[in-house]
Amino acid sequence: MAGTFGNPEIVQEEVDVLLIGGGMACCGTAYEIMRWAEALKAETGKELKIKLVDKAAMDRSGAVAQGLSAINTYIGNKQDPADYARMVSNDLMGITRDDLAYDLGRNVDDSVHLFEEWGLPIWKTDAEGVRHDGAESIREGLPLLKDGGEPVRSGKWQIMINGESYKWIVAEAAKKALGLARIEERVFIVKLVNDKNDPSRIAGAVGFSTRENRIYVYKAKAVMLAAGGCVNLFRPRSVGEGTGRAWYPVWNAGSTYAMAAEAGCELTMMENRFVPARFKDGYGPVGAWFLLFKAKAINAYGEEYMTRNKEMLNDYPPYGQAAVPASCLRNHLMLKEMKEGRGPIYMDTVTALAALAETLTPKEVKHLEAEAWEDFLDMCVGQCGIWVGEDVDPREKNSELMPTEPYLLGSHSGCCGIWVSGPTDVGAPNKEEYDGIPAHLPSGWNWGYRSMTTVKGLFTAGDGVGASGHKFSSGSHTEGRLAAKSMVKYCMDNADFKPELDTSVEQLAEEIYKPVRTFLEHKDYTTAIDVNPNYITPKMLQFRLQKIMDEYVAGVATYYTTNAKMLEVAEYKLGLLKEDATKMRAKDLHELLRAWENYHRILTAEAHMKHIQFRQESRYPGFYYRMDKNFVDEENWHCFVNSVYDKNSKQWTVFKRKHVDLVDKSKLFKPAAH
Ligand code: SFD
Ligand code: AMP
Repeated sequence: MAGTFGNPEIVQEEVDVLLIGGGMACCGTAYEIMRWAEALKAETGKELKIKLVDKAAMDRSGAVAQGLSAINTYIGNKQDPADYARMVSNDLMGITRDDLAYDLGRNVDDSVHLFEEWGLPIWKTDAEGVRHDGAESIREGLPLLKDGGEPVRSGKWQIMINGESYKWIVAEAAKKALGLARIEERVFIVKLVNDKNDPSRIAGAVGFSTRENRIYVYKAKAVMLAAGGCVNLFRPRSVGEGTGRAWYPVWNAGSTYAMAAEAGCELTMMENRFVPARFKDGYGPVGAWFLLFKAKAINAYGEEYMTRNKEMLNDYPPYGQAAVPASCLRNHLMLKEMKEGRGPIYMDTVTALAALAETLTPKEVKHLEAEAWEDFLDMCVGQCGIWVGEDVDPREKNSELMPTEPYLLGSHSGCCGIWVSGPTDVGAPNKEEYDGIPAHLPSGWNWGYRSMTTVKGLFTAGDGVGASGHKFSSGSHTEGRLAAKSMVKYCMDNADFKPELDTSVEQLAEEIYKPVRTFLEHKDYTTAIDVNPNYITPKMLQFRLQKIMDEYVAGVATYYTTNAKMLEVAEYKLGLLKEDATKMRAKDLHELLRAWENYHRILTAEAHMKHIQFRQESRYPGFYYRMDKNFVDEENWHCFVNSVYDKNSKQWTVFKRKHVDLVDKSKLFKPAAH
């Protein structure tokens, strides 16, 4: 029996492995971990206790909730993992971990093969070079990818799928592997708990049910934290009538970064963000239009800004000379048009479809049109609403593009996240490489267990792993699987470890339900429930956070610009906000969820601000500009920026960590134009 709103039931459970999240990464861990756990049981008779908790329902939770129309990372047989690591590095302006990208690259195709085996329809090209969508490929009996089937490539790395049910398919396999008894849905994890006897070790996590008055306290030897990226920390472009629309999912609330920081993990590249160029207002994806339909983006006068402004790329050697300029640089060229008054920017769908019609049969054109709609229907149905509502026929009317508000993530075209141990067999730099650099870590990029953070027993994957990026759905699943194997090893190696929480269960429960207590204590002070001097609603607090981030930390209000002075103001205001966050109210369980999500957002936002403040350059022009340091400084800042948070003093320590290339990058670049 669950308790009451004022007096929740407390459920305690001790497990070996706790998985937090049920998205692409955790589904990968769930699937893979059972294979190793079963092998362990067969060999030793020891059965690992495993539990997965997701704040939502796994079938539709996480970023793939609505589906996707492409898998953006599939290596195939025409390129290799080193090419992939090169591409990741280039798109993220040279500062990524080659060991992580390479390792992902050599394993990712296996996850895609599994998706196909589990029923995901994947487009294929037949022997005559004719393209078939997923359903047709199955009907025609075209070979599976693992048997040499040729995918339809939208780009060099991307393959097309019929992915409306992508998450259902991946979640079903995870649930089948784990068994429903090992899964608890609708449990929001609020914080991780360190070990009483060793603060640098994880001992468990606490959270609450979003449906019943119940608090969950877990003890665990090993924890996977894969709760996605961070959305809605900046004021979104969609306000008022459009409130609630965003590109990445609003339910990715920074839980991964905030909880990791509070547990003492070293974070990396938190200054990085992703500002995707998207179809305006609906946030519809552009990849298929650019890559598959070969459309060009133009300014209001029909000029292609990538051509018109190409000289601007020379300001950023060597990255500007890459065959495919980084995503941020593409934004940089677009923003010039907008700032100088040559907007709106358009995706030239009219010219692209007309050009395709010249070489295709009417039937193929009809099919192509359906594909254009399906691209939105599969992963961003709201964009279809815009097209219908604004009478857009892409053959006759171009659609506006817009750079969105910033998002923090480590799996898409961004690389913020947690610093993790890499693979053991990929050239980890030796100790000498680290001389002279503050050593928070054991030297090198590997400390025994793949994907373990700097807190013992705490692992991460997907959006959680920093300094990599471009993993997307398939790569996140793969990273989850890679971690699973080392989590089992960690449990075997630490068989005698008995986790003890560093805080009492009563205290943890009190902390979690504090917003409820605040509400119950003060609700009768006023007649209007939302107006009360003793508390702040989660919604208002979120508005305050978004305003600070938007106006001072390079949001859309300032065309993504900031400077040291503005960051100082942000720092002060975020400090006040953090204090006020302790006064958030929760009038029901839904608000309790919102309150804690916002708390996670604030810490994530603070990390972002601190890192931008520390990095004395503008590494990602087009994503953000430090106007007082508006250049890329390869000599002094070609390095990782990492940080550690002290939950007691509430202070951040930010520092440099040396970057090393493990894969030769020279073939990415052509000589500078002048
Ligand atoms: O068009 C808690 N992504 C794309 N990937 C592709 O492969 N192809 C595409 O086409 C992609 N595109 C795209 C993508 C995402 C979105 C939203 C759109 C378009 C509109 C990216 C992938 O989706 C992404 O890389 C992965 O999903 C990342 O995986 P992961 O596991 O790191 O995050 P998740 O899937 O969001 O899952 C998070 C889970 O955590 C839960 N959770 N549980 C308990 N307690 C808490 N405190 C929690 N906080 C969160 C969530 O419920 C969820 O289960 S395109 O742009 O290129
Ligand atoms: P998007 O729809 O923008 O998320 O893009 C999907 C995929 O296509 C990602 O792998 C992007 O990096 C890639 N992509 C999008 N636009 C371009 C472009 N103009 N040039 C090269 N790659 C792109």
